[in-house]
Amino acid sequence: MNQTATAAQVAPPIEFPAHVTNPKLRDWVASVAQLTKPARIYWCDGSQEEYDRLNQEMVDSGMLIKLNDVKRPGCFLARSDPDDVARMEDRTFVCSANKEDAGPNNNWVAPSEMRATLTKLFDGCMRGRTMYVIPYSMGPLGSHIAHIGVEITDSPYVVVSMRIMTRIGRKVLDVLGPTGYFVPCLHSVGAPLAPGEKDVRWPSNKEQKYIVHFPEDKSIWSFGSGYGGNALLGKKCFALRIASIMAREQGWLAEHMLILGIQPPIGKKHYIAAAFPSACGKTNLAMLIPPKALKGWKVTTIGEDIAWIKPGKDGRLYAINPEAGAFGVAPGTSEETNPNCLAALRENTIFTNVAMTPDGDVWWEGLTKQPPKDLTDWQGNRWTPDSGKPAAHPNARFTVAAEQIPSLDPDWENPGGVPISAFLFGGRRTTTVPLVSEAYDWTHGVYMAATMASETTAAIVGKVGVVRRDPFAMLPFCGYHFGDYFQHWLKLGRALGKPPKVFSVNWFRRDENGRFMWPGFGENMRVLKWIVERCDGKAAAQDTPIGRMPRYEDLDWDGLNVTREDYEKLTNVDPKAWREEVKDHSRLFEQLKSRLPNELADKRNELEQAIK
Ligand code: O2Y
Ligand code: MN
Repeated sequence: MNQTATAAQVAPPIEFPAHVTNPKLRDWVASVAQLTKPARIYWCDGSQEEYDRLNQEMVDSGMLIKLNDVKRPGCFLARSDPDDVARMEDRTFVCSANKEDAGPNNNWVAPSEMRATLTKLFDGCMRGRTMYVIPYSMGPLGSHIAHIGVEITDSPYVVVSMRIMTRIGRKVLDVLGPTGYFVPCLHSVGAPLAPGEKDVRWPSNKEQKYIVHFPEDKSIWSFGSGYGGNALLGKKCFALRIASIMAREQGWLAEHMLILGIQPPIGKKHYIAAAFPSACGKTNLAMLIPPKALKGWKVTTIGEDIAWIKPGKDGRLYAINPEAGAFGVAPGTSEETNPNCLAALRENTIFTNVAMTPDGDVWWEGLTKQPPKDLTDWQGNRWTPDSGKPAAHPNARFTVAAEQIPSLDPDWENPGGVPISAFLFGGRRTTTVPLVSEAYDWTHGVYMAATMASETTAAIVGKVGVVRRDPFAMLPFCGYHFGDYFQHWLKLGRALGKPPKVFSVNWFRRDENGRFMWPGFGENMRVLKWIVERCDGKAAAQDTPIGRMPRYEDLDWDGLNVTREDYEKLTNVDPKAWREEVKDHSRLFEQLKSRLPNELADKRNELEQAIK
């Protein structure tokens, strides 16, 4: 959109705080106010006082529940509308001027048509509500890798969540100054209030939901949902969809990747960026605690969902975590699976759609082996273990500041980023894909990432447990044609003096009885150790048709009982399964063929020959 919206009705002129010096920002806020007609406008300053006040207002209105102040100090629980519980891929659009630019990987509507639809929906949509203006920075303020966004929203839940997830407020306006660039992000729950009308617990619009990106002017409009990725527009909408477009134009990468540091007992620290589709245990990997037997190895967390990565002058890639918090899946998080995360959630956390204990603490499936006898479920109903349905929603979330993560890396806010030694790409695959393999070269690595697939989970609305190709774990997040995206990766890597090594991993392979063959969680450290040693040229590998793989003796088995026979199964490359796999690569490539780089088609042919 132009940063001006058309008003159906003229609203009174707005008073701007003196420190709002950016004329584009002033014009945009004024035009949005004219269109959406809020009862009042509030500029967020990002202070603790503001955060506390908004939380209290939400407690008073029933939108938040204050949790037990001894067991969960500073924590709140939100219960969303049962129809507003996750990202909605079928309501997410990339409205480029040219349909082909959005690619088959995005829903597309002509920008003029979409603007007309949205302008109607947004007309008067904030009546009776406060319009909050949230200036925010993705990345440490002033970092050359960071960028600024401004979100306008009528949801106080979004404001407090954005304060945890990003850097917001006055300090961002100071960096923006009168001439700085910002991405305009407009959000409404789409539920205006008539005079005297009482608000509902979780306002949203049952009939109309739109999450829309305009690549040409880099703006975002989101209507009708108050949940997570649909509403916290700094995250998936800006930091991935719009940023991926900016990154291609400007020569960098915006990726759906965690970043972790690995310090060996002796030798230099490495940083790894890893892409996994939604709800594949990224948060667990990012906060991994190595097994005791691997003495002296340490893992630190830079980020757990998104990485912005720029080439440095030394020919390496440097990454920052553009976020300042985690919006992670609660179910499955426990003392066994992720003790660092559990420690982070002890205080100052906003929980959404988890269950509540009678004494005002939280619970979700997997938190304890035995569920409590009596709970209030995520919708506020009484729950017992016999209820026959989960107490927490499978996509229940926590929102917590990065600073509360015990494994946080001392360099997590380094404005220059951290150097990346390796990229990992992994999906949830019951069969076919071995525990780990290393690409022969950059092009092969891009091929591995382009053809990765995963079984779908509750993080998205739709069918669960279906294998879908999810290139680079970016299927729901790449803001343009995947063919162009692959080309961008190929080109960027070729220009690097020291490109990172690339690996494929699969923690989720099962045996013929359906049991996981790999223990996962902290034990994944054994694979990370081999990867780091490969980066240092210290570990051996054998060539296979699909990549270089560790032999049994190349991994450290100290303290873990995996037999050579188990390992052979876990790493088996079954030619028959791989012939089917490659056929499916071809189906993906067929969809992208108008813009598919030739190098990838060649790699597919090589692989086809190799597994014959
Ligand atoms: O359901 C949502 O709105 C959250 S989606 C999400 C949140 C945090 C990190 N990753 C994701 C994802 O879907 O990849
Ligand atoms: Mn994610």
